[in-house]
Amino acid sequence: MHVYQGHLAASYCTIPIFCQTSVVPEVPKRFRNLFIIHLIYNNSFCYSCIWEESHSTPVPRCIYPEQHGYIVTGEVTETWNAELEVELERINTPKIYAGEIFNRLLLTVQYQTDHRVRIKIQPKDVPRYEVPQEALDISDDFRTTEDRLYDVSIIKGPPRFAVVVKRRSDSTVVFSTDVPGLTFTDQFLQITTRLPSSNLYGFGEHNHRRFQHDMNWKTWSIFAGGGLPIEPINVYGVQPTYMNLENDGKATMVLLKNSNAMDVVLQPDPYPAVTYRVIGGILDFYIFMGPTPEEAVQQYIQAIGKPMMPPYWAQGYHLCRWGYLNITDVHNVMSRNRESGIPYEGQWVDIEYMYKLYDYTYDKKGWVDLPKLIEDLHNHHQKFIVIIVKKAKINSPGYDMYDDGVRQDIFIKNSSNKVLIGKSWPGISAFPDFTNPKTENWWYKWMSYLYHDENIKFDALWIDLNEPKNFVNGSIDGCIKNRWNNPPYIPNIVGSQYGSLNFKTICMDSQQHWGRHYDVHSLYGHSEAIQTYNALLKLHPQKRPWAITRSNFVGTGKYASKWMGDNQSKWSNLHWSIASIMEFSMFGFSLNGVDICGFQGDAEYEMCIRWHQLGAFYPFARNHNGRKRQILYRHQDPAAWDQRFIDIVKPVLMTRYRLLPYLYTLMFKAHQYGDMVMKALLFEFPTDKQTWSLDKQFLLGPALLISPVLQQNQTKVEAYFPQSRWYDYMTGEEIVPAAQFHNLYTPLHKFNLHVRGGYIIPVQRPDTTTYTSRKNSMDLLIALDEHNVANGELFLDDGEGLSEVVTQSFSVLIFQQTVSLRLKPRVHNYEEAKNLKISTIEIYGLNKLPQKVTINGRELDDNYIRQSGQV
Ligand code: MIG
Repeated sequence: MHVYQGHLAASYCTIPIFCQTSVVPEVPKRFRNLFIIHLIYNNSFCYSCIWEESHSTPVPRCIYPEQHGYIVTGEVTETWNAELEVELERINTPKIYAGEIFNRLLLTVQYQTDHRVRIKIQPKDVPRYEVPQEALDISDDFRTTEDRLYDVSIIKGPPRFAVVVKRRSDSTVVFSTDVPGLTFTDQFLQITTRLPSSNLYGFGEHNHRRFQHDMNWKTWSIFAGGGLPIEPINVYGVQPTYMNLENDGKATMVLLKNSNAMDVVLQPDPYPAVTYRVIGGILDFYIFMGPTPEEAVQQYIQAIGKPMMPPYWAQGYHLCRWGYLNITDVHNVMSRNRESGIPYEGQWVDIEYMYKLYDYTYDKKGWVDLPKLIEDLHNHHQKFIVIIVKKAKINSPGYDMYDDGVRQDIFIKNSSNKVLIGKSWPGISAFPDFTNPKTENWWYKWMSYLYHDENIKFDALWIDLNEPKNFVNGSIDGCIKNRWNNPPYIPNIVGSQYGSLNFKTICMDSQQHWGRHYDVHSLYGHSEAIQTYNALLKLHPQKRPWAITRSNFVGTGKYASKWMGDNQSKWSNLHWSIASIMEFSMFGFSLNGVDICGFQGDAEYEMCIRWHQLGAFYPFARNHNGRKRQILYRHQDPAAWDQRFIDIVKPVLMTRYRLLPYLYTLMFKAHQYGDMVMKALLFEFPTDKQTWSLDKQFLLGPALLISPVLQQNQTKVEAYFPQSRWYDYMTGEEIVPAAQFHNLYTPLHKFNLHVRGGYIIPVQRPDTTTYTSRKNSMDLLIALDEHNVANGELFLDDGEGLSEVVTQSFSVLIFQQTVSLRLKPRVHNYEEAKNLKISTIEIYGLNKLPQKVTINGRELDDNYIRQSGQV
């Protein structure tokens, strides 16, 4: 028997429904992808909807009855912890999905801050799993004032209850559940919320292939998975958050704080809406009021945890691959790229360095001189990073990590209370439970073993496969059939066709400290990131910890950086990378990137050049390559190609290094205020509709615009320049007029970088490492706005110390350019900052040469002044 999941429009109560029918209607094309066939194991939950004939489509539409949902019983009251609290009672809802159906719910509305409101719907008097506070702590001093940005009202029903949030300033309904269909059962929760507009962004982790969502009945499933981020499937992380942009440029950000598997369905009409179908937990919404998109995101990031502050060197350019077979391979890559003179910060190694693929070991055969190689890197002011794959091989004499973990009782257990055994690189292995506080010490102990005992002096860690991915389904013994492993409703996730959630991960009924794996599955990577951060801090109490992670949850950016996993060496992936990095900026990650030149497949010459011209502006710039069993994809580090390749790629990497003081200042602002580093144009120009769908260009901070080539043989880029003054970074030439598209001639050796008027960009003469670059003097690039004014700032610190950031002993220099340039230190207790030397000041946008220039009252002679084009 099949269940047809339809989302057919009806006049007022359009809502996704589940219908059991033996007749499959002929579905118009527009609805075709809505009919996802689910194999069902229990047909008792099926519910027949109302079929309505419609004149516009040949198929009957299927709708929920108006009174499907709950009504308010009793009074709306104020309690000690909520402005509004009320009980709801189920009316007339058919039994959808097995499991307990909750007849009575409790709705609480907390006015948490002037810009943040929380709406929580949970069963009355029945304890339920909720995302633990150790995972995500959205609490601060709750306080609202008269300037509160929202009002909340409750519609009691009948026909049904709804909660409605309005923006006070213009009465826009920004969030409303006034749609039939609310369902709350043990393993199936459903709610539809109406959106103020159809401009929707976010939700993850998927490869959406675009930044602005296609609202046309798309379903995105959310659950941490280890599939490939190529198809529109659920991949590594879980970010149940969207931003909605209203037609006047105002925005809200909405988080559903829930870690269970879910489907999110987007619908365009009769009104834009989102339907969530979740298989556990509660309905716990946080709404961030903006009103600008930038503010909405900032409020969100401040609530979930601001991104960690990376060490300065993390912003360098990195080389990596899966498929360095031995140490000689790495040596070759190192020497050829050093010789080429490209900026080259970090050398990463993948699993091959490990002894039999065991974590926290290294292979003393093929890699015997690894400690020496690391020393060599360090002597050249370069860094070394290793991969770790969160598993402990069982039964391997001489390698105690597993036995030690058993002794300390830190592994995930199966439903019979035995250590769950799955399969990963080293073979059969156990999964540490990073939600258990005890695990942190064990993790630290082995990390420290690699660092001290094995003398592998890594500078950062790369944590992989933490969805958690398992090479077998469930465990080596499979999983028991039960309602956790085989829930009645399975979102449309990878592997759902097998009727279970265990596909390539561990059994859902296994046990973790924070709860049943069913509930906490998608927190695995998040919990590993937290404990890795803490363990690194223990290893180097004076240094900023840095790790990159594949899996993630809401707030992981506070502990780790994010790379987007296994992309392809294909042109399409250049474009896709922009949207996914911009999304992760919204999710609170500052240092994001994708594998430059692609992971799967052989890279191609022109594509790899273009990818460097794009990737040089990713916050995290790493060239990483893959292999497929014994097939090694061709080397793709810059020096692996030819001299011409190097000559083209070197200037753009040098440009990155020149801009690092600006980029680092952005990282600091992300860390301090929750700003975004790489972002979509709409955040700076929210009322310009043209920007709303742009995802082939992006900004770094407010002031740099990147318009990359994304296609083969392309030498012209159609780039949009929103209303502002814009200057070509290379020549200082102004782009006129603004607020329109320009065709930028971009032959292979060129890339498009523009500076926005009104900003001062601190830059530094580049060298091949951040260490040596930072010895050079600084320059200022001043781009004037229409009033001939510019502002800028520069954050300076020692680049790696922890206390620098935490105790705020750093420097922020504010530049202001009107007629005179003033350098104004704001916080100025980083000693080195006093020695800051600025050697050149370039001004873009002056229409006349200044008649004289004075520095601290002393006049400079003409030799110091030059017009662009002059040498
Ligand atoms: O199953 O360690 O995404 O970056 O090179 C593949 C090997 C495991 C997946 C990571 C990729 C890494 C690879 N890993």
